[in-house]
Amino acid sequence: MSRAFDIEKYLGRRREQIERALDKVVPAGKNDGGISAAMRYSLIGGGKRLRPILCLAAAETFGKPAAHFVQFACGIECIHTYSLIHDDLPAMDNDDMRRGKPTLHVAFSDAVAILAGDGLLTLAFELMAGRGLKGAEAARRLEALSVVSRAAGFRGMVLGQALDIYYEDREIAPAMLKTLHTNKTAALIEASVVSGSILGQAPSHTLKPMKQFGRSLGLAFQIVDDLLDATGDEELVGKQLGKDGSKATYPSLFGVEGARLLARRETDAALNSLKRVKQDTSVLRAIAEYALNRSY
Ligand code: GRG
Repeated sequence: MSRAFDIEKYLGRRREQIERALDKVVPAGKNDGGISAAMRYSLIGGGKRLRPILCLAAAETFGKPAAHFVQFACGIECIHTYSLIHDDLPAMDNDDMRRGKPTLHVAFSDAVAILAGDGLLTLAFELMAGRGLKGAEAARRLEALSVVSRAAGFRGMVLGQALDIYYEDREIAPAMLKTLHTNKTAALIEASVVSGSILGQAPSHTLKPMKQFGRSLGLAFQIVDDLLDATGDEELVGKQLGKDGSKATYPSLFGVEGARLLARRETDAALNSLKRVKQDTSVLRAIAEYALNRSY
């Protein structure tokens, strides 16, 4: 990888590749009660696509072509999109804007948004288990699928969301805030990196550092998300900011400067983990720096 590597260009290319694939996984349907339109409304044309990009970049790190795993990576993006749809519902965070447009329940209805989330979550497993997947034999595919399933469920993202709700009006210690963020956000990011590594036939001794890379990157990503909520530009972020007011966040516990320092520290921890991987990790490093310095 040359020193002139342009991360923005790389991310743009990968986003387009994922966007094209997502467009096909939920085709516009007819006489379906509007479910495909609702799923497409949230899934297509927005979002940074960080999780699928990490999955593909991890597979590429171990020399396997990203194109073989786009379908699997789309599955991860479907899980992420479902979580945003359900998180935005009135019974959860009650958000009106997401990815620069009205949230799904505002544009359609609560019932349709719940169903569209369910549709995307189940579609994710169909895609990740899918027969169309090239370059990974069934055992690897199953292992990667199991890593993502665990991270998305009650020992990962759903647990994080439950803790988030539980601590909304309770005091939270810094260690519990870290547990909450690790599960709510870092678990799926970590699983994106680990599943991509597994699909890319990473040597087994590299899986631990890749996992640590994903976890630290995921935690840094959530701290930056908190910082953007406190100090970001609403138009760039594409949703209403300052809504975390009643929640425990890194800036509310450590101050804005303290949270910035912690995000830098977690990013450095992520980069340090990669020192134990002999393959060329420059793309993953560049993604970690991008995630830290992003403005949306
Ligand atoms: C099970 C009913 C039920 C609901 C599930 C699991 C869950 C609700 C919500 C997950 C928690 C969640 C939404 C975490 C937020 C993580 C986060 C930082 C989201 C923003 O991710 P970005 O910035 O978004 O990658 P884009 O729009 O770029 O894809």
